[in-house]
Order: sequence, then C-alpha cells, then structure tokens
Amino acid sequence: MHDIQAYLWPTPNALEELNVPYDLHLINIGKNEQFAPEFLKISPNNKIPAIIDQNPPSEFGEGALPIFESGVILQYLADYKKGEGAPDLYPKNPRERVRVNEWLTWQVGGLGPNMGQLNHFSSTNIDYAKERFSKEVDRLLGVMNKRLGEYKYLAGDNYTIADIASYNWVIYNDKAKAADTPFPNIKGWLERISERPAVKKAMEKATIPK
Ligand SMILES: N[C@@H](CCC(=O)N[C@@H](CS)C(=O)NCC(=O)O)C(=O)O
Repeated sequence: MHDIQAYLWPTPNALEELNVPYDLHLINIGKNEQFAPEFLKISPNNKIPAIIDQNPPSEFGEGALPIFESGVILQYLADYKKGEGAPDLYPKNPRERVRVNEWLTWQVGGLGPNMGQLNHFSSTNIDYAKERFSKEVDRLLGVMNKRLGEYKYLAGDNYTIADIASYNWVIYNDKAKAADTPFPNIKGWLERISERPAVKKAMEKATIPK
C-alpha cells in the first residue's frame, strides 16, 4: 500500500504530475458512493476528491491525515509530497504564490460551482436557471480567456496547481473546445496541458465507473 490513498472520479492529474505513488479508490458519485459512512469520515461534505496521507511529514504529528476540498489537497501535495524530478507546481515566492492562490480560489469558489450548476440544470427544462448559469459560466470563461491571452498559464508563465484545478472542469466544456470557440486562448491552454505526459497518463487511468 502507498502512503497516499486517493478517492477520486476519475482523474489523478496532480498525483501523476508530482510523481507521487498512490492507490486509487474510484468513488462512483452516480451510485451515491460519496454518501457511504466510511467515505464521509474522510470527506464530510460528501464530495470527491479526497485523500488520506498514511505517512504525513512529522510536523503534522502522529497518524494518518485525511484531506477533502481539491484546493487544499493540491496545496498539500505540491508543498509536501513532490516526488523525484517533479516540477514546482506551487511556488514559495510570496508574490507568485498569491497569484496561484487567487486562481485556485477562483476555480473552487466560482468556475467549479457554476459549471456544476450548469451541468445540473442542462438536463432540466428550467430555462431561467439554464440561462443564469450558462451566462455566468460564459462570463467566467471570458475572464479566463482574457487572462490566458496575457499569460501562458493562469498564475503566470508557469504551469501550477491553479491550472490543474481548472483543467478538469474546462476539459468537459464543449464551447471551450469547439473549432469556432469564442475562447481561443482557453482552447490553446487545454491543448498545451493535454500534451503533458502526466496528464496523458492520468487520463489513461481515468476509467469512468459504470
Ligand atoms: N469544492 C469541492 C467541489 C468538488 C465537487 O464538486 N465534487 C463533485 C464531483 S465533481 C461531487 O463529488 N459531487 C457529489 C455530490 O455532490 O454528492 C472541491 O473543489 O473539492
């Protein structure tokens, strides 16, 4: 068994990028596995992703360390679990770190929830909600597209955990990927990231549970 136990559905991008050995536990949210009492002990908000580090650094004290919320998981893994030869995905330089934290929080508090609501309402006939979330997602993607016109990656010149956090949402947005996309800088960013060997490897492991 590896130190890191990862509870996901379905893409372990950060773990591959950081070269951290891990065991993958696929949690099928389509089958409500996120409500299982054992999983709620790790992730009390019944959402994936979550991890358990069986062997955290000594400054965390004794015992395994469970973590939920993707932003916190990414910060923890990049700060404490970076493996041999892995890139620095969370710079220590305070000015650069602020930029990463901004775009990470932007995803967790803005892009993720609004894309989640849009996905939810798309399969209904509640037009007001569909229009509301579709406009808000377009606005957020517009902000992101502008940023990526100025910088190669969300936090600046380098690929960071902020890009990892947004990639897994944006990759499923048809408008961002369309040939005539209104967000060409996002499309270029998606293509750049999808070429990364760690992303390719993570996608291979990303079997959607039936
Ligand atoms: N703020 C959370 C959001 C995670 C999230 O939205 N997870 C969804 C899947 S993408 C989920 O587990 N949904 C199951 C549920 O809500 O019951 C994070 O960033 O970790």
